[in-house]
Amino acid sequence: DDSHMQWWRDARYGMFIHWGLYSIAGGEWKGKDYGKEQGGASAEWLMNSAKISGEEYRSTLAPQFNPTEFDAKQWVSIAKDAGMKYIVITSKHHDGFCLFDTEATDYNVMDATPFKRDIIKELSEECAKQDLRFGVYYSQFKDWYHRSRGRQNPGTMSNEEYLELVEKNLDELLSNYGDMAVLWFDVGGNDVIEANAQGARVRELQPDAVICSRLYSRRVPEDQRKYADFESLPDRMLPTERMTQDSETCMTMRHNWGYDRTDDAWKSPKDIIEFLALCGARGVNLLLNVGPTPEGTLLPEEIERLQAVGKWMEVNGES
Ligand code: FUL
Repeated sequence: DDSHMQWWRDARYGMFIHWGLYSIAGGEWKGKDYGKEQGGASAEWLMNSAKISGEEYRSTLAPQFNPTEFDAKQWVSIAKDAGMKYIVITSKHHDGFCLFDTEATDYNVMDATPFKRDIIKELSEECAKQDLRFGVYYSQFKDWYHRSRGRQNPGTMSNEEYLELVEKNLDELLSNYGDMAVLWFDVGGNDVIEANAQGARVRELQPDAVICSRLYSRRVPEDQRKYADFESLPDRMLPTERMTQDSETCMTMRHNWGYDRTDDAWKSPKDIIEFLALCGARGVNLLLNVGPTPEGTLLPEEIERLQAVGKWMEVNGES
C-alpha cells in the first residue's frame, strides 16, 4: 500500500534547509576558503575538508552558535508563499551536531550552544500551524564527530555506541515533533541490515513518513531495499527523462548547500523556474535548498528567488 505517498506526489516542490555549526564558518577556516571545492565537498563539509578535529571544531564553533534572528514563522511563510508544500531541515549533518534536543549526546543545540532553543521543535510547530509538511534530513552513516574513523579520528563513540546514538536520535525525532512527513537519510553505508532496522523503526513510529532512498548505499540492490519510498537523484542533478518511480531532485541555489560567504554561483530566478517546470514535466519532486546565515536569516538573494517562483506558481496556477 503506498497511499502514504499521495501527499508527496501532489506536493512536487519543497524547501531544503542546510543549517548548522558550519554556517558560522561560512566555508572558511583559518583564512582559507574551502567552499569552492567541486564535487561533493562544500561549506557543510568544512570539518572534513580542513581536517579539523572534533574537539577543535566544537570548541570553536558551538559557543558562537547564537542565531538570535531565527524566526520559524518567517521561514515557513516564505516557503509557503513560494508555493512549497514541505520543508526538510538538517537535524544532524555529517559534522554530527544535533539541531534538536537529545538525550543521546551533549553535542546539541541545547547543551553545547548559548542559543538553547530546539530548532526542530520551533520549525515543526510552525509548519503544523501554517499547514506545511515537515521532515528532517538525518546523516545516519557519516558522523565525523561521534563515529570513530580510525586511529587519527577516534570520534567520541565506539561503533556500537554510535549505532545506539542513531537509534535514540531516530526515536526522539519520530516521537517528539508531531507528524514527521519525510525522513531524508543521506549517504548510506554498506550494512543493509542496519538500514532496514532504521527504516523499520520509522515505519513503526511514523507509518506515513516518506523515506529517502539514501537510507541505503547505492550498492545495495533494489530487492533488498525494504523501506525506500522515493529515489533521490544524485546531488544537483536534473532528471533527463520522465521517471517511472517516485523521485526527487535536490538542488542548491548556488554551489554550496550550507551558508558560504564567498559563493557567488547563483542560479537566476529564471533558471530555477525552468528547473521546477522541467521537474514537474518529468514527474520529479524538486527540493530546493537554502543555507541560512549564522544569524538565522535567509539571504536576500534566496528570498528574491523564492518570491519569483511564487509569482510564477500563482500565474501558472499549480497551488
Ligand atoms: C550530500 C551531502 O554530502 C551534502 O553535504 C549535502 O547534504 C547533499 C544534499 O547530500 O550527500
